[in-house]
Amino acid sequence: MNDLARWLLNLPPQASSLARRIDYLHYFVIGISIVGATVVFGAILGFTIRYHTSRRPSVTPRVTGNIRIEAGVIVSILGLFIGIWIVGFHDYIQLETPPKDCVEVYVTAKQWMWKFAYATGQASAGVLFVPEDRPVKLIMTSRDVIHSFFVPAFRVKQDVVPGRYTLAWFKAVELGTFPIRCAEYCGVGHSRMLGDVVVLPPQKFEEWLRNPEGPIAAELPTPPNGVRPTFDQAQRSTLAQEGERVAADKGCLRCHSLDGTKFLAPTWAGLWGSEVTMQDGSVVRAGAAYLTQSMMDPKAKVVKGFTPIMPSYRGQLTPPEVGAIIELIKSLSLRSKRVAHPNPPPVQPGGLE
Ligand code: HEC
Ligand SMILES: [Cu+2]
Repeated sequence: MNDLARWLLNLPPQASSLARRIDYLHYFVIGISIVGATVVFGAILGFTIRYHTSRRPSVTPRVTGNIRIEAGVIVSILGLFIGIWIVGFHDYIQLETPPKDCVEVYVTAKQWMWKFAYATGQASAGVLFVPEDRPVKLIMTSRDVIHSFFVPAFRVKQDVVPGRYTLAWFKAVELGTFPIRCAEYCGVGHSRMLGDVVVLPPQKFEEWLRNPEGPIAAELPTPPNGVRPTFDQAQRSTLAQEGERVAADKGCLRCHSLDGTKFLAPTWAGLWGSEVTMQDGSVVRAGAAYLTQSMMDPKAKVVKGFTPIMPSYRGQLTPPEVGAIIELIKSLSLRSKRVAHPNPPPVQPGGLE
């Protein structure tokens, strides 16, 4: 049934854990539309024949309503919509909530290519390497215009927006190479903004992480989009180390400390996942969204007890640098406790948005 419907609709393989559910929803909506259309057109045809003037040339009798039938129809249509909504809401929540133990990949889109950076320091462009049967979370942003990350075989599609981070996740359940497309028209090179996802067995993926430019990348069969991975020679440290370098270069460490000491600004130790009280008394959980906003628009939320002297870094930090600083702050909460927070809430890897 699944295979027949997939063939009829000409759908790509179902290579992620959620692909089937999304296809079932697709079949269900198409099925209901077919049934609904058949009923309506059948009724039109039936009434046309049954009440044609050649059959009943007399005057049409006065028609009165039937409250039972009408109420029945209204209640069942309403029930159908509520039912679809409940199933859809359940699936939507699943689609939007990455599991806890994800492999995290920072994705940067630009005209006209995809770049991927791993928390452990590996980076590649054009080709995204992922392990089979492990959830992968993508933290995505754009350097220029709006793009959209689309892997048809995974049924994953998410807009990638400049100045903002968006999330997507998937768990690949089939080995192989699957095309990545940009699904948002982004300029004259849009149709050439291609990439591939390469799903490797877990031990091969570990091997790839140890040596990104090694035999595994070199021996890739010709991928569907014909894209070859390219590698950034410069980056040989973890993202958190990269973040420490950026923080030193950009002068963040003149005001912020990494070890719990309070300078002109709150320390970053233990910040990740903690609840920060603002000047106006509101409390914010320090996740990626808050940290990014603190860098781009520091005056939007001023931490209680500090003077808002921090300059905005909008346009001064590239998206990968922001990602690296966030990784640095994340790594600090695992090592040390924040002085002002005796009981920082437990940090779940990948759990905070
Ligand atoms: C001139 C001193 C100064 C510099 C330089 C500076 N900051 Fe800040 N920063 C502050 C102060 C003061 C605050 C707290 C008041 C506020 O929220 O604006 C703060 C708050 C923050 C927060 C929120 C912290 C919390 O505890 O909630 C983050 C994140 C942050 N800064 C990141 C950075 C990054 C990244 C850089 C470097 C690219 C940087 N800052 C450079 C002074 C500075
Ligand atoms: Cu694009």
